[in-house]
Amino acid sequence: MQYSLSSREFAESTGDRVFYITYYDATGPNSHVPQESPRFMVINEENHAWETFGIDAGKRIPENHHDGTDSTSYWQQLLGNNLTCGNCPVAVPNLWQVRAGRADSNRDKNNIKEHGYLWGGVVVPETDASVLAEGIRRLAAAGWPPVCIFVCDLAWSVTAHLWDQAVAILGANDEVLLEPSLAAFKLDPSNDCEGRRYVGNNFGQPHRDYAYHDVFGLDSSETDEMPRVLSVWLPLVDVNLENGCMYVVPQAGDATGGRGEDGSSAPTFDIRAVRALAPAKAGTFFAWAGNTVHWGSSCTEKGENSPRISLAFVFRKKCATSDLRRAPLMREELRAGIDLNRRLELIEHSLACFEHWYGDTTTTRQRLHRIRSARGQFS
Ligand SMILES: O=C(O)CCC(=O)C(=O)O
Repeated sequence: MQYSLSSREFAESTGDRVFYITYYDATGPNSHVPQESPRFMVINEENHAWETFGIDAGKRIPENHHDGTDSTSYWQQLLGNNLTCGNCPVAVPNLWQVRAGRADSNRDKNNIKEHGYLWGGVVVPETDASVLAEGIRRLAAAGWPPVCIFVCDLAWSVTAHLWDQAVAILGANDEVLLEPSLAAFKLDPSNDCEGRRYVGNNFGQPHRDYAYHDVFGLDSSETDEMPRVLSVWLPLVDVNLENGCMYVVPQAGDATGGRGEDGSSAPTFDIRAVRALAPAKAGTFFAWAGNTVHWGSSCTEKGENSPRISLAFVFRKKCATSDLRRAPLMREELRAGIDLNRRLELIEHSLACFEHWYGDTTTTRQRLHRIRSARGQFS
């Protein structure tokens, strides 16, 4: 879901073509200036981003702040009665934490260490997962991308709970940060069957979120070390082989773990080792070390009655390489409360992070930017 932060380039291999992608801070004053000199320019050959919502999707999104998009109540109404969009970071935290499941952190740690990934238990109650999934459907129906679910409090309650699980695995307590690249997926079977990209699609090419040295450090020679970067993936509906699931390459099939790869070509691994993480219930906790090879499958025709909806996060230790374009989230920040403006900022940034999968997201990011501008708060 990320890119190699050291090189700021990412190779997406499609068939026999490799595209080199360099990131721009599309929201800043120097939006045309790459963060570092690119070896190759950005490719966004086509923008299929809105096809999932229909060709007049853009029209359904109010164009300016006079329509009220800058108000909490706009989002609140859009999401319906089951979701709140206050400034409450962890909505009803105590009650929720009691209902939520706890992971077995020793087992989880061992799985990450030995296999590079873990398939945990259900840590988010099914009712909450399905309320979030419905929120994402409502956003999509109104023309907004799935990641806008992070305007609501429950998404942050879930994030806080997953954060606890990540801390239990990575250790280091408040030293664990959340990268400002949130992902939400809502697969669209008809686009998937046509092979079209759109915002919220699966990330379908085998990839490592981070380079080996980003995950274990430059001078690491210890193979039994715990990673510093953990990707977390949470399905909000039941997933199976047909509606879009995750695939991972366990360490046994990935002898190098990415050591020696330059990040500009597709990772090499033993295809016989690949594991499908399915079937799994909504709310199941999945995680992998940042350098583990993985990908998400698209939704087939057979899965069209319940296409996959999911969330993804990257938690990392403070000492690991980070996204320098936006500040990571700290636990204290979440505890103190993330206001709507910060939520929108993160959503906008996250869209930019994944354009190499989605296609161009400029129109949506500009809308979100105007909303923040109308709220008069820029960070
Ligand atoms: O959900 C998917 O399709 C891919 C997810 C992924 O690659 C990630 O979270 O890093």
